[in-house]
Amino acid sequence: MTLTPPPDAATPVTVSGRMFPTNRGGLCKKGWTSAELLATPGRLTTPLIRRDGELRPAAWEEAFTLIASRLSAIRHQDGPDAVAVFGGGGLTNEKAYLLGKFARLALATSRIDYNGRFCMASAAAAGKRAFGIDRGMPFPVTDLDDADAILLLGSNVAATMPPFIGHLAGVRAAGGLIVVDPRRSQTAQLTAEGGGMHLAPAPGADLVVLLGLTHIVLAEGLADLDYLGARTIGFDAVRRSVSAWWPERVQEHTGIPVAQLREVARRLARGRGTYILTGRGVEQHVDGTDTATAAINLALVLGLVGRPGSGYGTLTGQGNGQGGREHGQKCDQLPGYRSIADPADRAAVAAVWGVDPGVLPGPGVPAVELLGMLGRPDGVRALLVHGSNVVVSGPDAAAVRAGLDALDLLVVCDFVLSETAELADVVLPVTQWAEEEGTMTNLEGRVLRRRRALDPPTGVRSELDILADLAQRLGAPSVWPTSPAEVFDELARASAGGAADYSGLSHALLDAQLADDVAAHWPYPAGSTGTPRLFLERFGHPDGRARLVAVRPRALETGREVGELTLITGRLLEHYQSGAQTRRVPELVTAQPRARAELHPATAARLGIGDGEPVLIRNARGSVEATALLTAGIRIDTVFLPFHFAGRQCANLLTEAAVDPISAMPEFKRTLVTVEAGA
Ligand SMILES: Nc1nc2c(c(=O)[nH]1)N[C@H]1C(S)=C(S)[C@@H](COP(=O)(O)OP(=O)(O)OC[C@H]3O[C@@H](n4cnc5c(=O)[nH]c(N)nc54)[C@H](O)[C@@H]3O)O[C@H]1N2
Ligand SMILES: Nc1nc2c(c(=O)[nH]1)N[C@H]1C(S)=C(S)[C@@H](COP(=O)(O)OP(=O)(O)OC[C@H]3O[C@@H](n4cnc5c(=O)[nH]c(N)nc54)[C@H](O)[C@@H]3O)O[C@H]1N2
Ligand SMILES: [Mo]
Repeated sequence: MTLTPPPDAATPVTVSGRMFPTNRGGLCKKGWTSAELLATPGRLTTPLIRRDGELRPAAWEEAFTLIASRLSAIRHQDGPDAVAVFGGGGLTNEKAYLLGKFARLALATSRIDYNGRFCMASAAAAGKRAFGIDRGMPFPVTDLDDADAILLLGSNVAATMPPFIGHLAGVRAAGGLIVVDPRRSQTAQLTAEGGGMHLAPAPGADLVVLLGLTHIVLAEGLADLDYLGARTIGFDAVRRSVSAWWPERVQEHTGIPVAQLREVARRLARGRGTYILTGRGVEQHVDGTDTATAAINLALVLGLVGRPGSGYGTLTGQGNGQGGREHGQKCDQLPGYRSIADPADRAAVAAVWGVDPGVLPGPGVPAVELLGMLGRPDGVRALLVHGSNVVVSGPDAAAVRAGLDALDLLVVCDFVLSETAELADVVLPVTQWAEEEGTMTNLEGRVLRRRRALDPPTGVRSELDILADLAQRLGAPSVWPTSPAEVFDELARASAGGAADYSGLSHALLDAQLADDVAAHWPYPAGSTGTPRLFLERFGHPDGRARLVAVRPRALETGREVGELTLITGRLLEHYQSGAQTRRVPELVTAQPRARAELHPATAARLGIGDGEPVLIRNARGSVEATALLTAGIRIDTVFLPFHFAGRQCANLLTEAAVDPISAMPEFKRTLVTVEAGA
């Protein structure tokens, strides 16, 4: 998108879509209104320090001195791991990289993780396990334009990535769009024309659907056996594992009719351009990694991956959902998607940082576990938050709040007073996207330059400055550049030889490529021209082959009490994430002022609830107030809540801090609740 800087301070900034192959000049509603946030009344322009229970304006020097002395004292008393860092997938690559370096070198803590654990972790783990490399889409998104069959599981792109819909025009016209969602989402509605299909299994039943589809592909002789033999290992185990999932049994477990299952399998096999894509609906589960793996297995059995004109991919979430997971904010990771447990990776990064590898801490703990340690005597005593509103977006939000309350020190960097910042001891006001230079990496592994379009308000600082300043006050080794271009150069060097290799890139090169409309897809080692399509010759594992991994369902429908419904949570077009930003934009608040719970009319009638009436949704963890929105587009056993609202309307008061054992992704999409008429 392009920002038009105002001629004078009184004129508002405007935003317009730039012609770009990914979005074709399109922007979603949040994009068009994003400029309003730049001048939001709640914009923070001075540090805040809590005194006598209240956050009060303070000078930067005072805030820095306080943070550095408290961090040193806590570290001295309780050890380096008593200090933790929570990052965000919205940070630029430069910030994410520097945050990881800051945690390891300035704080010497192993405890850093980020909100991508809530977002991309299961797809990332499945991709890494199967292909050896985790890049959301191993092909340019424009490849989808020529598809004639797309199986889209648990993704509501029409609301969450509106510009992407343009790439579905071809497949919709061909009647090949197949959407799997327990709700008739805006995206599922796109299947109405042209003969597309919408499958609405119970929440969490996708794994069984995928096993069933793979079973049919094998039973009907539609598998690509040559491809499986030449390019993969593990097929036999997968063949055995799906043998028990014959279509009638799958119908019994998921409610999807046998004829529909067969039709889907045949369409995918027949397609001349077939893609399988997943979103948070199938990934944010305690078996999300295995579900994504089942989707990958189906794609491999059909011979789709690593061939031009077909493929598997996952749709990235936050602005820098891809780049944010590559350069060291993850607890087990060093820049370039390197492993912090691997001696060679440690040595390579330590050399760039000019330190002995021995000073680098080992792997830390993933986000949900980290949040569970907050305030514990032997756990985390101080937390620094950069780019996440965890008290609204973390699972079991009441427990997260209790943890934050029990800390000795909470420091939040933000540009608005989010619900998490409201709980802080120190809040530092930072620059936001339009006010700084940097890079982001999009869902197709394409590194994009983000340009500064206006001057930040007086009083705010860039996070790069803040981290460098604190690092020096804490006596950290290494150098701490603050210019985004220099930080990028260091990131590029540290990533050289890693899976996500950026070593051939620089801000200057990206600027030149932007002018010539050349795309920079990683891996982009020095001397190369990047990699738009991965896996054409070989996969990322040492033997070059993809792994099929046999998976089985864990979350078969069990233990539902009479009257219980399954709560699924997700997004609305008009709001972004925890709502910290969008709940401050009047136009968006007018469109979606409060949490509405989608209920089937038959369910509502049984419960004595009318459209627009207040409801109370509860379980053992908490209760949420919402307004009923009756729609025949949702299953009768399911209720949907957006997670964009705070306070009594916060959906995460109900979700559980249970995680996927492989990815540590929390369960956001399958929570048992009861619903009753509210006051
Ligand atoms: N407007 C808007 N756009 C956004 C965001 C936002 O907050 N607002 N956030 C961004 C981010 S960070 C992300 S991660 C992406 C997320 O983008 P999506 O993955 O599209 O978002 P969700 O709404 O979380 O979930 C998608 C769909 O999954 C369905 N679903 C729920 N449970 C299940 C299930 O068990 N199985 C299946 N098959 N489907 C299920 C829901 O009904 C929902 O329609 O969006 C990005 N874009
Ligand atoms: N129930 C339920 N919960 C969910 C989900 C769900 O589907 N259901 N989805 C999960 C997913 S996919 C995600 S991604 C998370 C998102 O949820 P959060 O991690 O809370 O993300 P945001 O609401 O975007 O919060 C980002 C905060 O950082 C600030 N910020 C933005 N940019 C910067 C920056 O550059 N620096 C700093 N310091 N601050 C910045 C914003 O103002 C905002 O306050 O929620 C997760 N939680
Ligand atoms: Mo996300």
